[in-house]
Amino acid sequence: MTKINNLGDRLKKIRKDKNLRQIDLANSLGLAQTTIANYEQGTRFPNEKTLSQIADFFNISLDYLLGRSDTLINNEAITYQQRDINENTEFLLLRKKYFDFVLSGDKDLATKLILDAARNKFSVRDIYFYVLERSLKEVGRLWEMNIMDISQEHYFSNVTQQIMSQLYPYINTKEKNGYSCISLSVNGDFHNIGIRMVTDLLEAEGWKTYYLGSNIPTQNVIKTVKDRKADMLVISATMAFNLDSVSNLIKAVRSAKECKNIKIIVGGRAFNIDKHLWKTVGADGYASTAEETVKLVENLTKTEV
Ligand code: B12
Repeated sequence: MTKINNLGDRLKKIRKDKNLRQIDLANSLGLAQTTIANYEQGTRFPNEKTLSQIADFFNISLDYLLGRSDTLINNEAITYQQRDINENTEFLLLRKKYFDFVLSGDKDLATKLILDAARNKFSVRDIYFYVLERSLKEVGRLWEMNIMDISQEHYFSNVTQQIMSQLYPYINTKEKNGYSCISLSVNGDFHNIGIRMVTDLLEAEGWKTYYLGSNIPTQNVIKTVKDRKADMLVISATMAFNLDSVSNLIKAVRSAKECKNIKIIVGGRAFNIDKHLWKTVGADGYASTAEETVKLVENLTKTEV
């Protein structure tokens, strides 16, 4: 294996690993694309300030960039700047700033950053998807690696939820479409940020939503479906050990005569393991992201509720 040990090669490798084009990196650093090309070809060398900017941007150590160390990561193993091929660089930068603020305990700056972004530039849907959801997934990864501890994770989750509540007024709500839904996390599952996102995006699509949180006794779910004349029940499960609870809840709802016509959709991490699991619990549909949920629900309502 060839050892990559000069700045140009290292810069090129790390840029490509992050799916960035030379022009993306150049724009983010306020440089010309040809400057980046020159650095990568070894025909120019960045000055001290630019070197630090590059290291900060990628969150790598200067020593790695200069080929003096093979330890890539600066701040342990944080890769929140991972970028999708289609992702706008602006989301990447927003996510990086947001993550840093929350990590350093500065919820006021984190909140201001996100609210400004919603006010001036991005839709709530994009902020949920590109910033909040991805940051939480990174938190989960770091937690699993014992890099983040439980209080940091809890803090992150709480800040996320506080911000989501403040984003609600920025959700561009379409006219009400006449449909209503009840949404919840299945009994025993404490993860509820994903289902809140799904609920908010359905509300934005014109649904009247009733979000119930976690741990609602089955008989109360049935009663709420009836009282609210709900057209759809939206169930989330993150932990695979809760799949039986989903199945039991769906069975109970289906056997209640008041709920005969209800459509039931499921989602959450537990269902993402195997794309056919939703059928085995007796649901009418499944989606893996909030975005797909909107399409799923559109299709299901077309085929009568
Ligand atoms: C925050 C968090 C918690 C918080 C939850 C706080 C809260 N109020 O929600 C707390 C501390 C309670 C928690 C507890 C636990 N957690 Co936890 N948690 C997470 C973390 C970091 C983020 C979860 C999250 O909000 N993700 C972001 C949301 C937006 O994503 P999402 O839920 O997938 O939702 C999206 C889609 O799935 C979909 N969707 C969701 N619901 C629905 C519903 C429908 C109908 C549809 C169509 C779509 C849909 O749309 C959403 C938006 O796109 C994850 C890491 C991760 N990778 O997710 C670990 C994680 C899920 N937790 C994990 C674990 C192990 C636990 C615990 C067992 C830890 C413990 N030892 O106690 C407990 C389980 C408690 C329980 N009984 O539920 C593991 C699960 C691993 C596994 N094998 O399944 C993870 C993956 C962390 C890890 N890497 O190890 N956790």
